[in-house]
Amino acid sequence: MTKINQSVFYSKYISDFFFHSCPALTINCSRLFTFAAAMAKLKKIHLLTGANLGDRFSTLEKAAQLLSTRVGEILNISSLYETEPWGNVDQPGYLNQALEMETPLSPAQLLRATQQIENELGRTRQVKWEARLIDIDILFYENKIIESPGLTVPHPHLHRRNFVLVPMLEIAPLKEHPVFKKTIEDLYEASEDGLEVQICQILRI
Ligand code: A4P
Ligand code: MG
Repeated sequence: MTKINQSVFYSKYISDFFFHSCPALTINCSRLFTFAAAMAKLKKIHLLTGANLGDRFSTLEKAAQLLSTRVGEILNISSLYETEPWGNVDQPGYLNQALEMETPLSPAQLLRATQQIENELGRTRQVKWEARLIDIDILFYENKIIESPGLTVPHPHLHRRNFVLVPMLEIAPLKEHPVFKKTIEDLYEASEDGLEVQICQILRI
């Protein structure tokens, strides 16, 4: 018997032995293991959705639905906020919402999933910070710091934007920014952004 055949034989022998001598234990252990493995793979993320064209309420609602089926469970979702445009001010006001979720997706898979949802909801891209039907930004991916050509996490401007900080303040005030080592509460207190952010609809899951 070769070494490989030998080890296959022994592992089969050992698992058969356990299965026949204590089947319930084996099944329970293997279920427990599968469950633990699945749990261990879930990552906590924070996203911000925004829209300033079209039926903004309906688009953000559809975005949350699609995120929950394609990305993972929504643990917490903020109210909707009516926010003044940041950056390019000559455009309609935005509706913004923050989400805390759990996902098995890697950062690259998550970006692909959010961009796919943006495309399906009619997003086009021409000019930076232009008016848009939908935008989904990845604010945080656990406490990871990611600097890759297509993805920067934490989102590079989040600490300077009330339209991000105020919805986040509602669902994750103590979340710590892994670069600045400051909580959302601290970042909001230090924020110099004077743009208005108004709660417009209480929405909780
Ligand atoms: N990208 C890199 N990092 C990320 C990340 N953490 N999350 C890349 C999402 N995308 C990320 O984004 C451009 C590229 O950024 C993507 O290809 C992705 O690979 P985009 O959505 O195509 O274009 P954009 O949104 O115009 O650019 P950008 O720089 O993402 O703008 P922001 O930061 O999203 O700002 N005012 C209010 N009140 N509310 C808003 O929601 N949004 C913006 C857009 C400006 N002003 C706003 C709001
Ligand atoms: Mg964006």
